[in-house]
Amino acid sequence: MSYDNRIIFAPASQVGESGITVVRLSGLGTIELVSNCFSRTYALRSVGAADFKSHTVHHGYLYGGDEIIDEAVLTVFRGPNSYTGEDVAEISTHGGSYIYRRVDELLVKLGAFHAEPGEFSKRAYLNGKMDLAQAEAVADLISAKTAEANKLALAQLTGKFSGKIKELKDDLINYCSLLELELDFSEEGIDLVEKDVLLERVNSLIAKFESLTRSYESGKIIKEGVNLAIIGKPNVGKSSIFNYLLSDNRAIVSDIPGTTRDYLQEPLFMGGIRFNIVDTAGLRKTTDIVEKEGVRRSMLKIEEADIILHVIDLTSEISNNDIQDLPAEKLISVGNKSDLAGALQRESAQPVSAKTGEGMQELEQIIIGKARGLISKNSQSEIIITNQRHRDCLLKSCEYLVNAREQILSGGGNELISFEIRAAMDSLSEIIGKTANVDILNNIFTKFCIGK
Ligand SMILES: Nc1nc2c(ncn2[C@@H]2O[C@H](COP(=O)(O)OP(=O)(O)OP(=O)(O)O)[C@@H](O)[C@H]2O)c(=O)[nH]1
Ligand SMILES: [Mg+2]
Repeated sequence: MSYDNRIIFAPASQVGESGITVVRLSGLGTIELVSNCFSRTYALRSVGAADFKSHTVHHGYLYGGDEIIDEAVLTVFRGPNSYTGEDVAEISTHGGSYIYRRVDELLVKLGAFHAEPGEFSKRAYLNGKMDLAQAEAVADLISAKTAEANKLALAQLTGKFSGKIKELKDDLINYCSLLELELDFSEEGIDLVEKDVLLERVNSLIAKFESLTRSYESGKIIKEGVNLAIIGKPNVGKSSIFNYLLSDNRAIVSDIPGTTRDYLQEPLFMGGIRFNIVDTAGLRKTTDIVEKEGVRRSMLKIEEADIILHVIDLTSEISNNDIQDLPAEKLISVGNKSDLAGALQRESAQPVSAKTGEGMQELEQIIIGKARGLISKNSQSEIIITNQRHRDCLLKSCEYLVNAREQILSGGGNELISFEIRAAMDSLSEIIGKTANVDILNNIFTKFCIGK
């Protein structure tokens, strides 16, 4: 892959009214470039690039043309001991969009280019500073919203996850080498690998891969949040419950059935867990095309939901065909309007009042308990997969191992068994990036934020 080492730059912090804004530069000639616009005193006097030692911080002034732009602090990292492995400089100026605009103009004039999303991390990967799974963890760490998501991203960044993948890969390499070596001694009839032992090993690896793949169900929830859909007939109080849980009058509430037309989705944090809470349109048969579309979208949200709050109105009779075929394991039944005089007891429904708050704390605990159950259900393995790409690679790898098992069981030759094990190894290697191609890399890094 051709390596582009031209100088790139991007803000590494938010641009706008703030204490400081940090702009990061990386690439060949970075230190020479900054030495041409940085003065130690309030004067237009450049500092020699040689004066900047690695890992040093300098106070001074940033200037362009014949004007001082701002007072600044410059940090210098010489490659390969930097984030990207190249020469890197970070210039901290006062925060403010005008100052940043001037800095941007200056750096472009001096020959630097705007960095693409994730370009710094991509260079770090290409320079061997981190593997692909670690680079992906950088993006996860930045977007982590809960303690658990942060913990998983950190374990991935520090190489714990990659270490586990390498361990599994080494296991496969060992068997491949033995199988291939045995081929060289085939004339002598020397058996280096007992087929029973190999079969047992492949079976145990398949079990490990399956457990890792399953852990994605938990990992996805931890990383992206639990999808929590509030559903039910019109007017039962779905939007009122939605607003109550959010502590915000986000949704319109009215006594007219069919008030919520389109679904509304908001992030919600409860018990240290992130939820994506969705208020849906009341489910009923209708000829109104707008409402019909709202119901169709609600149905899609029900399919995506990890937990479904099925709300009924405790003051009205419920018909059993109200909402059918809801998956029981995802369901929480909620009986709303418990404050009203005619409210009936329903054994299976948690009684609440979105109006007075009665029963709402209990409902929150039920939701949190169910979410915790979902998270722990598939997280028995020591490592939890949080990335769909990793899961897909593992699934592919596992398929090859299943093929290898078939070959062993049907008395296939060493070439055939080792072919499948090698393919399994390659799919595993894709996770840490040893065999990743340009498309995979672009797909990963373009999802990063600018400046990382
Ligand atoms: N007394 C009482 N009234 C409630 C309660 N919850 C909601 N309501 C009232 O019930 C009516 C419907 O509430 P919404 O929250 O809009 O109901 P919805 O299920 O979202 O309705 P649609 O969006 O039309 O499907 C409003 O007049 C609310 O004020 C409650 O716990 N007690
Ligand atoms: Mg509503």
